[in-house]
Amino acid sequence: LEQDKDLITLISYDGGSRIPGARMGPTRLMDWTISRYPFIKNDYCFNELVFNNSPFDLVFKKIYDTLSEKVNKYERQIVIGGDHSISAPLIHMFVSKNKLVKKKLVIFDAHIDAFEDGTRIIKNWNFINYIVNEIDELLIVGPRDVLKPNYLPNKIKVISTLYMRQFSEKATKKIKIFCSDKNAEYYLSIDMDSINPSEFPGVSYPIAGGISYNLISQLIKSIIEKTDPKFIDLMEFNPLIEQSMSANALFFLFYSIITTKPKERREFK
Ligand SMILES: [Mn+2]
Repeated sequence: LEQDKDLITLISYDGGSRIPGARMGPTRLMDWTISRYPFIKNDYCFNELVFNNSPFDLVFKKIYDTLSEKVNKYERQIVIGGDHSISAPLIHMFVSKNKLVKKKLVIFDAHIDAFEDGTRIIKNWNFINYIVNEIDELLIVGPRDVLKPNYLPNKIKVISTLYMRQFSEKATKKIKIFCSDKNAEYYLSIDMDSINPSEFPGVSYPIAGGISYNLISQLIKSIIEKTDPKFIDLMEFNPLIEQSMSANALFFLFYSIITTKPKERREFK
């Protein structure tokens, strides 16, 4: 009877980041959430994975093995990280469990995590390189880093906030087009640093500017309503940097995601 429920997985891992602290994000979010919504653990299914300095190939395998067997047992899977390297096994799972249709990825991020350094170790700043060949199209919303990645294939589309005057209209329009593909399955990944650091300071690599909390929650709501993503992740909340304002903002975003139902439910193919 869990089939119509969401599975929420908390993944405590920040070995993919140069700055520690994101591993504490899930616990901090849950403390805050339970104080505002005490019965959440009755209404949703929870799952927890904790990694202490494990090598990433073990982290990758454990995440993949644990969550891929649950794919058809739950309506959706929502993952709270942890650093963004965790998205690599999740996207790999999304791809390998999806054999029939097009695979599209929407990432909200202040950075384009596609830096090539030849080390072959998945980090939060290069995970896109490891999954880009597996997916059909990728849209990154919100980057504003002056450091441009040294590898950016054509299938990656970018809506930067650097031209903020038209950003809201441009992003809304481009997301709408990207998300209206009836033959595609969608994966939605949210790096919390995509939000303006004045509203979400608790991230390891804040960059000035960015998407307002109101706009991002509006955009995410409409993406979920349109595409019914079976996998959503919320990454990079770092309570060691800031833990009150950010936990509160993340709680509202998380709550809005779990309570937003798509306009029409689709079966994961
Ligand atoms: Mn980022």
